[in-house]
Amino acid sequence: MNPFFPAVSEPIRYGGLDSTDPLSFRWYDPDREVLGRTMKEHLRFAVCYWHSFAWDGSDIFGAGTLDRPWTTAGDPMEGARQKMAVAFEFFEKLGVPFYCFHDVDIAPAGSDFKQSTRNLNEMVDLAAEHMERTGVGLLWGTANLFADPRYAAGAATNPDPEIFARAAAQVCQCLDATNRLAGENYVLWGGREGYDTLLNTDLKAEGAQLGRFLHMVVEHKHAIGFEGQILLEPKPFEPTKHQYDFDVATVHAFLERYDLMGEVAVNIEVNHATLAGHDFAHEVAAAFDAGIFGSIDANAGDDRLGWDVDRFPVSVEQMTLGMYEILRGGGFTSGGLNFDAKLRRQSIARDDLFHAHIGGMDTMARALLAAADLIADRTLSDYVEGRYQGWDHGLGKRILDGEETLRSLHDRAATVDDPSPTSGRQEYLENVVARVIERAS
Ligand code: XLS
Ligand code: NI
Ligand code: NI
Repeated sequence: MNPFFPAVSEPIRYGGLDSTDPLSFRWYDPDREVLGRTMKEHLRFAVCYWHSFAWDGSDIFGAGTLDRPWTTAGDPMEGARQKMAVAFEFFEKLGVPFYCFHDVDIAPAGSDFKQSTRNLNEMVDLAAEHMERTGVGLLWGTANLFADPRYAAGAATNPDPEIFARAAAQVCQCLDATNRLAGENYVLWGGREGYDTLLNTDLKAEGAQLGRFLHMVVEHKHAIGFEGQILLEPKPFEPTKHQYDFDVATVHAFLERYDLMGEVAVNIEVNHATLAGHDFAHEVAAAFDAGIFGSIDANAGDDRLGWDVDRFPVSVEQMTLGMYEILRGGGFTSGGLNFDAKLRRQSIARDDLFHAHIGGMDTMARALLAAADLIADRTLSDYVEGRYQGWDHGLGKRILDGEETLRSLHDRAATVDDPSPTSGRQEYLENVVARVIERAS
């Protein structure tokens, strides 16, 4: 097959800040060591199949704008093979270690379950060959349980057990496929797991169904010996008004309630954090705090648009604060940075996909360098440590150890001076971050 991206004949290379070649990395230098790991090992970049190769640029107002010939190929399996060849050409030329897919991104759904199974198995065989040839690995697989009309009222949380059963069959198959391709994780984003109105919804029943569904996923993972992590991807709304996996804290409570802690972690998407009214860094910190940090969908929202716009990440500051929390938490184990991001609809030149990913990778690499410098600088950590040191000894320690009561503190208050507050130093600390970002290189 002729190359789909003839304008990019060589793999993208690190060119440094002085490089004038727009098809080179200015910050991402895969072999460069940062805090004892190479950039490649820290960042674990993945390209997503759905936005980059399955989506044709259509939106609710209009048809596709992007040049994706396989979406209109006569035979869907022929189209899927062509799409896969182009995807691997892209992964290889970009130089990413991983990719991610939904079952239906790589294999067209058939007219019935049996046909879909045959299609998926055939495409998984082909993916295995491409992966072997290129050395590109699978960061995660996932089943699309939201596009088909049968899932309009949910998959695991559907009122109809037959639809639950069909979703379970699909996940079984997709988890097997992910296992076969040695995926590092398996993701469940609760696409339609939520509701629009209580007038037709039994909240309690749907929660219990989702709990059971996830246990079935975990049981199957162990039955087949899948070694990756099972990850839930929180999102507050869209497509439903009330998505059950609202944010990291909600997922944490759900995992505790249904006894899934230790078995399921989270895949945090930056834009979903924004939609939930949180900072990206908050979601990362909350996940490490709960012991459920898994992986990241690296993308960006828009300050004035309240939906999942899935832009490529551009804000070094936002990403630095997120990467700082990731490094503080110990970095990725099986997770990585998946670009769940898409081109703008007008970006119709073939090489736009390269520029988008190069920009995203450079933003994240720069954020990694700045976050590592923030750790080395210690101003933030020393400040926070000092701020809480009262809890290590004396009064603070006695409170935490249960040696004080409301009554004892009441009696004590009458014998000591009223405490006076100290500064939270926010602006000073923001200046420290700005200075470190400015200098990081
Ligand atoms: C949608 C989600 C989706 C998941 C994978 O908003 O981000 O793309 O990452 O199903
Ligand atoms: Ni996502
Ligand atoms: Ni999303």
